[in-house]
Amino acid sequence: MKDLTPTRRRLLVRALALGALTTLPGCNYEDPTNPDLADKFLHEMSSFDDRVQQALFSRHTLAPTFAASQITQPPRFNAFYDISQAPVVDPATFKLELGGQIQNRQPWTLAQLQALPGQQSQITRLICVEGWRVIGQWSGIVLADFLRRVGADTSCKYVSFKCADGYYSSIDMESALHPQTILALQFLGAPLTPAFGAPVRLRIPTKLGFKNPKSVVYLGVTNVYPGGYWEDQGYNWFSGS
Ligand SMILES: Nc1nc2c(c(=O)[nH]1)N[C@H]1C(S)=C(S)[C@@H](COP(=O)(O)O)O[C@H]1N2
Ligand SMILES: [Mo]
Repeated sequence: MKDLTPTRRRLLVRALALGALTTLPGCNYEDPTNPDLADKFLHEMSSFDDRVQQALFSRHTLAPTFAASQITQPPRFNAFYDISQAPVVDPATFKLELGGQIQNRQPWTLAQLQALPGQQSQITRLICVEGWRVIGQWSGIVLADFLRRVGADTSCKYVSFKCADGYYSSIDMESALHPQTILALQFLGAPLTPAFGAPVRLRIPTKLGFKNPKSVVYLGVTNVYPGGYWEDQGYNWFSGS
């Protein structure tokens, strides 16, 4: 134990603390006189987890891909509302707004996005924290290409997304530059439908389902932590591999 660096020692202590949270019956984080204690502790553990996940992430490790015969039919919809409430964005007037540390922040029409070269098609798995997974086919623009095209400052920490339904999310720059991270325009070989994120959604197979915002209307590049709809309610922010 004597060669433990202070950092490694801290990691170990925190790992033990996590164990204590789940095993010690006398440990009361639900103390009603101190409602913030559990919150603070979990938030701390969660950001510790983010740093570990981020450190382990490699842009060169690909998410698994599948054969067309493995595609889940019918697909499965999920959002914070019922499928009948999915926002309908008019593709003719749609604009993808850009903001933050981007040189050319001119908004993009759907036609302009569709005309971009180098569209990628992928058959990958979407995993929802609710405990289900589906395999689907998505096609669209490689986000790394798009970010370079608009002159995004890729030394920034975050890429953030806002959606037509008020949903929002954000990812780390390293994951944004991953070769399988795309701005999808198509699902299952046809233009996206409103329920599945028309006219454009983020498809990032290295992260959980909730990090795949649908019906994106704004993309920003920033060093200010943008959070997210579920992330702000306690879901682990990195949520990826
Ligand atoms: N705009 C928007 N995007 C969203 C959500 C949402 O509620 N609104 N839900 C997320 C969650 S929790 C999941 S699992 C996936 C589901 O994507 P799907 O409907 O294409 O299966 O979308 C994500 N993106
Ligand atoms: Mo989800």
